[in-house]
Amino acid sequence: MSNVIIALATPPLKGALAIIRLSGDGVFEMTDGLFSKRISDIKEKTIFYGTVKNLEGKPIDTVVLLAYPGPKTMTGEDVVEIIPHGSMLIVNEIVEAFLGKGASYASRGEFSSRAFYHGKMDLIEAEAVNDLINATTVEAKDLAFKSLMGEASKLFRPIQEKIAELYALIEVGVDFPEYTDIEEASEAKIAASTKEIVKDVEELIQGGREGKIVKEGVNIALVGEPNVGKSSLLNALLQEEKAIVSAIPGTTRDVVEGDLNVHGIALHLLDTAGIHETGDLIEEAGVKRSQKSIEKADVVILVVDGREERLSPQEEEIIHKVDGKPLIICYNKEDLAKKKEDGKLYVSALRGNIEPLKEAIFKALSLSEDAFTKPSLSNPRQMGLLLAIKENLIQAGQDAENHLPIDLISVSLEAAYRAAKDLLGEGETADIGDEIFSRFCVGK
Ligand SMILES: Nc1nc2c(ncn2[C@@H]2O[C@H](COP(=O)(O)OP(=O)(O)OP(=O)(O)O)[C@@H](O)[C@H]2O)c(=O)[nH]1
Ligand SMILES: [Mg+2]
Repeated sequence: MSNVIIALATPPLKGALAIIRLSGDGVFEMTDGLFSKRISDIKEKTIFYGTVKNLEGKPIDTVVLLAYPGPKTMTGEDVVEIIPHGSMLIVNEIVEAFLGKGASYASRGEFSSRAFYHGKMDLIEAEAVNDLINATTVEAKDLAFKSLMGEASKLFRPIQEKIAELYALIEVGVDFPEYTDIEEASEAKIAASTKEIVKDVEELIQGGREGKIVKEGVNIALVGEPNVGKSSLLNALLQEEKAIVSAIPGTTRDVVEGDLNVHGIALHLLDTAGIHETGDLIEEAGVKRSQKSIEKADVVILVVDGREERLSPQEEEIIHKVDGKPLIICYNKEDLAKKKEDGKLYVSALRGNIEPLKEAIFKALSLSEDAFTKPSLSNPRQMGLLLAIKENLIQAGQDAENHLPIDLISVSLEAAYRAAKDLLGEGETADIGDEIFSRFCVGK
């Protein structure tokens, strides 16, 4: 039995219309008591037009009311959607009337979590609801939609099946240790199969890394010595005079941020204070922040004055600090450069010649062709489980190669098997759902 929950599904703002959503056992009878028409006799989904009244019988508003009998509904329960005029006064009055009849206010993600618990979607699909709403580019939205339609789950299911098969095989060995020939056969099979499955999992992890970039975008830090034109580049990229630009070195102190879409990837730019030794306390604080920005960045752009023949020790040190992240060395003030060297990236913020930099950023993300079309498992929960599956499979494979006792190999295989079940939300640790859905907003 699930109680009736209620929430506003649209933003709490003034608008032409609003949508209030209800779900749970007895929601139709509850609605009968507050609506001008009787809805509890319906056999299939029905649209009504009528008046919602408060507990004293005073009319609140005329509404369109949609009633969907379970289990073929979003939550798997009986569902009602009320569409009144979009005033928060009206919405509040309607919600209060239902609360007075015994409904309770839905917690974050409770509609989706009911759908999950009623087997309407697996956990990966449920998480896609959140991705869909939070997407900031069309590309990210399209990927989330594919995941919602089950395509990301489909990528993982064959892997889950292979792991389950292997786990079943080894359990036979554990249960019947007297059949040593089974054990030998299993060892060879485990060593070979784990390698194969690890390869599949690694592919998913790589896809997840790329999917995260498409879904969430990347942080890009513009760093370099003072006065090289970092802020000018930020402004040119954003096509907006966002940061103060001046000929005085040390102009930028706080980190200036801005967003840009390049080929469907959301770039979050961070313009920072020029890095150099300084006696000025405020400027020094700025330098510290710019070092923090390097840590936060997915890609670092080292901006250098295009007239420079070789990098300064300061610049060499920045490169050293970036260590391991994609780094682009960008020679600005191309218009002033007397000679240009092959293979270097020249731009001019002043002249607005910055296309090559945009292309270089996109290239630095090293996305594969299908990054925009193939759904992926990319949120921290999914990535964490994929990594756990990989590590445990590698361990099981090594243990098998080293002829360790079968019940020991079974420990790692079981861990991989459980992680695989958890990924789709089919594990025994069902309460993980609550934690996940709490990141949703109310009404989803
Ligand atoms: N000729 C030329 N001048 C440029 C170019 N880009 C920037 N400048 C000039 O260089 C000076 C410094 O530019 P900023 O963008 O403030 O440099 P910055 O790197 O942000 O400097 P700090 O914030 O002090 O670290 C300004 O006078 C800009 O007009 C360019 O491509 N060509
Ligand atoms: Mg600046």
